Amino acid sequence: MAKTKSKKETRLTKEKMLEMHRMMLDIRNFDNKVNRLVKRGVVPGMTHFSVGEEAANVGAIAAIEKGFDLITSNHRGHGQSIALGIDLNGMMAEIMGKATGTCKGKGGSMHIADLDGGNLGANGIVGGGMGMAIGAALTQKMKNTGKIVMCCFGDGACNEGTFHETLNMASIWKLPVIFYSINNLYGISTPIKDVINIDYNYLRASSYGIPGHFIEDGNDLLAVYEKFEELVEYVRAGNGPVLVESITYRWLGHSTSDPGKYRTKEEVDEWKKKDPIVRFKNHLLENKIASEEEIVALEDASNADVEESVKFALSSPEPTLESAFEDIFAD
Ligand SMILES: Cc1ncc(C[n+]2csc(CCOP(=O)(O)OP(=O)(O)O)c2C)c(N)n1
Ligand SMILES: [Mg+2]
Repeated sequence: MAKTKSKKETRLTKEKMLEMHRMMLDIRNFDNKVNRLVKRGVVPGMTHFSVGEEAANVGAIAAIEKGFDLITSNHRGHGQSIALGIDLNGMMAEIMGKATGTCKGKGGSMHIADLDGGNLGANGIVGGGMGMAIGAALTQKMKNTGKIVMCCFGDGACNEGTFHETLNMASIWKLPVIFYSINNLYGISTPIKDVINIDYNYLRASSYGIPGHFIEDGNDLLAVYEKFEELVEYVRAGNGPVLVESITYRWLGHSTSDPGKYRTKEEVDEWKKKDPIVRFKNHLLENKIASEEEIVALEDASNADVEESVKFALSSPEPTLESAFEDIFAD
């Protein structure tokens, strides 16, 4: 089984490492729970899960400044929202289309947003977050806020025209954006290898005159975190954008309507052996960073919070009919 390796572990405090482990647990528990709720028929619309991709999300977002920096997300955005610290009750209610949801029940799973927390929104349009990200980054540059934008998308999104347009524009204007491609090897049922004639999308960075970075093992939480720490520093210093790609794998189907017939059980099982949560837990235990009791306490607290979010969402009211006409125009 692949292990977690880190050259500079000492830079991370125990508190931060436990927080990151907790975030990964929340993503896993939350999405497994939503998957069961979909089968019970209480979740309207399509839902895409981040199970298996926890380290690729948490390691990256842990490196930005929460409550200050900004992110844009895509249809598979639960992991990013949780990693940025969204309220689980509000997110579960949003996914169930309830009035207490983070977007008052009008967005659902593919449009989770949390503006106060810096999450400019998930997006059902593949590549749709890229334009939003460079617009937000231009604002930060013009207002000199010091904030950076992390733009998260998949491997498939790199073949959208907006990828070319936004990377080019961000480069010439030296915008403070990290373009982050979470490569889970597939765009729905299409292997990325079948639709590009290069090995990886990060190699395209040189076409725009920006640095391209690669995280070969996106299931290694510390490897992801350390790479992003370096990139955040580079982008915040005013050097312009970067493109970074990490390799990971989604354990579940593309969405809740996907039986996943295009992947073999052996392939999925092979990736499950690289479970980012088990690996980081072993790292914490083997290096005596945390005790077994501390880990169990995190697992229990995560399970309890997810259960609580389900109770909250199920008992919340539906939005009123009149609310459909609210929040349409900005004040
Ligand atoms: C512009 C656009 N084209 C096609 C779709 C349908 N679609 C939804 S998700 C998806 C695949 C996206 O793959 P990737 O970017 O790798 O993200 P992943 O689902 O693997 O996380 C496609 C083609 C869409 N939502 N928007
Ligand atoms: Mg993909």
